[in-house]
Amino acid sequence: TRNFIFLTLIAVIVENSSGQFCSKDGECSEESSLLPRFILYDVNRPEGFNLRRDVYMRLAIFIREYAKTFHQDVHLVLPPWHSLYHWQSPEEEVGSQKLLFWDNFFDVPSMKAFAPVIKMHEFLEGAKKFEIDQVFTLQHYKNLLDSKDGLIDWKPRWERGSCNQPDSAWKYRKIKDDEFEVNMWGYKNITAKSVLCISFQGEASLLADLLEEFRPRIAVIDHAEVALHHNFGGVTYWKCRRSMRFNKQLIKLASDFREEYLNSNDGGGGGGGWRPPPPRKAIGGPYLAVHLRRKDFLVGRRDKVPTIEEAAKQIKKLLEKHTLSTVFVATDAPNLEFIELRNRLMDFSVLRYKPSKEVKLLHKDGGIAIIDQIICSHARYFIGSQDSTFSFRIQEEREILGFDPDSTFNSFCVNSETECEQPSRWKITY
Ligand code: GFB
Repeated sequence: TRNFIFLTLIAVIVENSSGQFCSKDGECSEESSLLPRFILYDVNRPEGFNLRRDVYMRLAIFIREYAKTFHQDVHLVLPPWHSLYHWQSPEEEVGSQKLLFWDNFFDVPSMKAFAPVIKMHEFLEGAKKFEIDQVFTLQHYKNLLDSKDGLIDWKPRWERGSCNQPDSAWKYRKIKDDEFEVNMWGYKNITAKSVLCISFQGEASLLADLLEEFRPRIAVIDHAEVALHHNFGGVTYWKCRRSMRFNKQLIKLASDFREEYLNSNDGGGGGGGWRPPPPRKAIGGPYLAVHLRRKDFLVGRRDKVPTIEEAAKQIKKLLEKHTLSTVFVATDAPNLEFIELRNRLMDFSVLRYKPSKEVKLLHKDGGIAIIDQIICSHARYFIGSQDSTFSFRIQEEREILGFDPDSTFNSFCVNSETECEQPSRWKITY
């Protein structure tokens, strides 16, 4: 259905086209420079939801500054979420997980209060035609090492280069000199006038240079993850992060679960708007929350993921230390592993969020994962998985809610008897 709606919109847009854009070498007619500009982006295909959230922030912070500095009527277009690698539930259970829009997961008006972002379908309605002027495919420099002294050369820089991103071959197909078929976000009918591979090293703010040099009206930044955060962890970072409030239905489902099974509500901290800084006095509901990342982490990060037995030992220690009798488990583990964990913690109440059929169909894997994250965010104490961006986002949420950092920045160790590296404490700033 979404594809059908999209195709219909494209048809309308093409009909209205006037084709007034800037040229590749930066020549703009007066009329076109007054037109609104749109920046779309994409991220390396295998990346998960929570890394993608971080890439969004890099671009949202950039676009906000770029719009101010260059007095541009410029908009960041929110790309649809499309068949992510980790969304593995069968279609009969969750329906299609293709082309999902941001308001499935977030409160987009709140994000708009931070930066000039628009949803893809708003863009399609507003644009004159869906032909991209310029795709910039970012890639890392081949030679990061300075040849003279073997040091990493980290000065901000970018330049046109030969393409080395392996996915370029299927993403862009040259039809004519100034026409490429673009295979992005699951859409079929996108073309681009030009595709450039850009070796890029630096923060997202450096993208201003690139955009000012070429001045495309509709641009795509592909592999946007190559651009780094500008001022990571600073006031603006947190302002942006706070604006990324979740979809209200997901918050309600998480609240209902907390109320019904965990004796937890916002009296213990949480809720409220994203603008005023809450004092650090959230105490959280009377439960321990854990995020136990399994699946691909068992392969890629074997040295950092505890066995179920080792995880159970650490959970037991924490429950006893904090005189709690309930643990909420957020995990991507298959049910058998969860049952093993529960069996090893027989003296305690071990809960996991189990969505109804309707909730699954409506909110899909992405929404269920957010419900898990919200429930973890409101716990008295949280322990996550090393290196997991899913856990990092929970830690940020708890900073926003005003928890004591000691109750937040904790990770499982591979072995319950030895200490291991704990997460950096990226504390909120206002
Ligand atoms: O979000 P994500 O990037 O976190 O990817 P990581 C993991 C995905 O797995 C989530 C599912 O977005 C969910 O769809 N998932 C993981 C979970 N844990 C849970 C859970 O507790 N509950 C539910 N419902 N779903 C990243 C990779 O994983 O690791 C990146 O995606 C990169 O590409 C990075 O490799 C190091 O950070 O855990």
